[in-house]
Amino acid sequence: MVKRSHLLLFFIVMVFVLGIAGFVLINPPYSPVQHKEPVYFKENFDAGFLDTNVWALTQEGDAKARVTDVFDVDPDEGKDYRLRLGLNTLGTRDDTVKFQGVRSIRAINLSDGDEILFDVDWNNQSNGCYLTASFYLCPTATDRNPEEEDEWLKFEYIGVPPGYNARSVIASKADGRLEYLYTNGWPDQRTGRPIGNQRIRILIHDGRISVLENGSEVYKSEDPVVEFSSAFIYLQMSSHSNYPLREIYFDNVVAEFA
Ligand SMILES: [Ca+2]
Ligand SMILES: [Ca+2]
Repeated sequence: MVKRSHLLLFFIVMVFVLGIAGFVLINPPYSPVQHKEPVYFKENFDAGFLDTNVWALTQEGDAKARVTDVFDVDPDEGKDYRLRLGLNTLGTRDDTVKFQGVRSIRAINLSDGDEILFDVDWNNQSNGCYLTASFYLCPTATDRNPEEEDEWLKFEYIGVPPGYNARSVIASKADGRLEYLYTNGWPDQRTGRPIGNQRIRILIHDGRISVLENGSEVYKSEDPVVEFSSAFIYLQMSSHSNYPLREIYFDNVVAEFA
């Protein structure tokens, strides 16, 4: 009698398990092709470490020290994890610029109208001369500086002398041809402006873009400037030679359907 009830229980459990398995096979819980997710790339680094399934390291040029990690910028008990990029270029070659960054392992789809958001923190540089903090969308994958690739769109901050201020640049490259779309008044205006933790939003539709900085539109293209339909995300900093360690932060990288 005891054995028979065990057998019955076994059959009930098996019918239940097979039933669930069959349901999952017929109705897969995640089917991105059929149902577009409103957000399809999101990285807030709140895991507290750099996920190497999501990001690959990029670098170019020589450096005395390099930093690529996820760092808690909140000095108190609270957690505020961000991607930290750093370069110390003391004593390095004068004839090269040094690059340090990450690239998304997978490309994101840009075909249907997209909105890309990210935060970039200039980190109160006391001497940000010729430091850059750059965001690239680039259809090709490289482990070096994506600027050398033939196609891309970038948003960048560049430190201006004497080093407290920065200016922004929006540029694109198509078939190897570089075009500056927006230079923040450069070269007529060379003083730049103070920046802090900046929220950048790039809207792409039919290849045309509009770019917002902390909620205000700074650039809108008349014509298509993004000819590619998918792109890797690159987050990068660069430094010329003979600067002590300088660090910048990125956070809240989001791509969603506009
Ligand atoms: Ca974060
Ligand atoms: Ca903390």
